[in-house]
Parts: sequence; structure tokens; C-alpha cells
Amino acid sequence: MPEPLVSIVMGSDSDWSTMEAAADALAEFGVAYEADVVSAHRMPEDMVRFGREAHERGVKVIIAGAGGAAHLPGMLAALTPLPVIGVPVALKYLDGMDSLLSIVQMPAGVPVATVAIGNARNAGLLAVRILAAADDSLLERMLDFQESLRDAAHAKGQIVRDA
Ligand code: RP5
Repeated sequence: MPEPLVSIVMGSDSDWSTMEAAADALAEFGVAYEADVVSAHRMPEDMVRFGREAHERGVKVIIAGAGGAAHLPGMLAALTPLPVIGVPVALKYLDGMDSLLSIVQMPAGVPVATVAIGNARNAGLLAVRILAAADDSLLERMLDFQESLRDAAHAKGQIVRDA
């Protein structure tokens, strides 16, 4: 197994149904990833260890998802020099607004690239783009993917024009 370039972490296994879309996007592009539960509130020491050591293990991008009082992405951004992409997970109440605001409102100097509520697929695709900046073959695959999006949108437009 190749060493993971992207680490997907989440506050609870209950986040996986949202977060697996990030894993699916990475798999589509052949990017090696790992996925695990690292809870900021329930296992803070593990979170600190993970955040401090991820770059030493060869990980290049961290995708962190959490719901409610979603401190995991921000705390990891404080611990690691790697880019952190935050995924706000929607829980039963507040429609994910609490998660979004917890993740997006970072102080200057400690960035988290926050995707839309529940949009873990975009987190996976953003991680691919970050890696593609230094990987020409991945860049080519991203260009092909964008072309497929364009073609699909054109095809839908054709259906509207023909109607
Ligand atoms: C957060 O609490 C997790 O990220 C999860 O979204 C939420 C609920 O966790 P569980 O009670 O389902 O384990 O820390």
C-alpha cells in the first residue's frame, strides 16, 4: 500500500456517512489516503499527537470533518504546518450552521479552507488540486475531470434547448 498523501479525520464515526465522499473523490483520482476518528473533545491528546506528526509521516493535506462544536479542523490547523480543509457536518439541530461557523471563523494566521456544509466531495477534490500543483499527471487528470463537468453541463443545456 502506498503511504497516504491525504489524511481524512473526523470527530466521530457518525461523521463517516458525510466524510466518505471525500474518500471517494480521492479514490477516483488514485490518491492514497487514510481515514480515522480523531475527536478534539473526546481524545484531545490523540488529536495533538496526530496534528504534530502528520507531516512527519508524509501526509500532505488534512481533511477534517466535525459537527456541532466543531473544533477539530481549527485545532489541527494550529498544530500542523499542512493545509487543512474543514468539512462542516450537519447534525440533528441547526442544519449544520453551528458546524460551519465553528470551522470557518478562524483567526488570522491559522487558516482552514472550509467547504460547504456536508460537501466532503469538494474537500476531496480540493485536496487533489493542492497535490496536483506539484504533480503534472494529477494536474492532467484534474483537467480531464473539469472537461467532463463542462461536457455534462453542455449536454444538460442541450436538453433544455431542445425542449
Ligand atoms: C462531533 O460531535 C462529531 O464530529 C460529530 O459530528 C458529533 C456527534 O458525535 P456522536 O455523538 O455521533 O459521536 O464531535
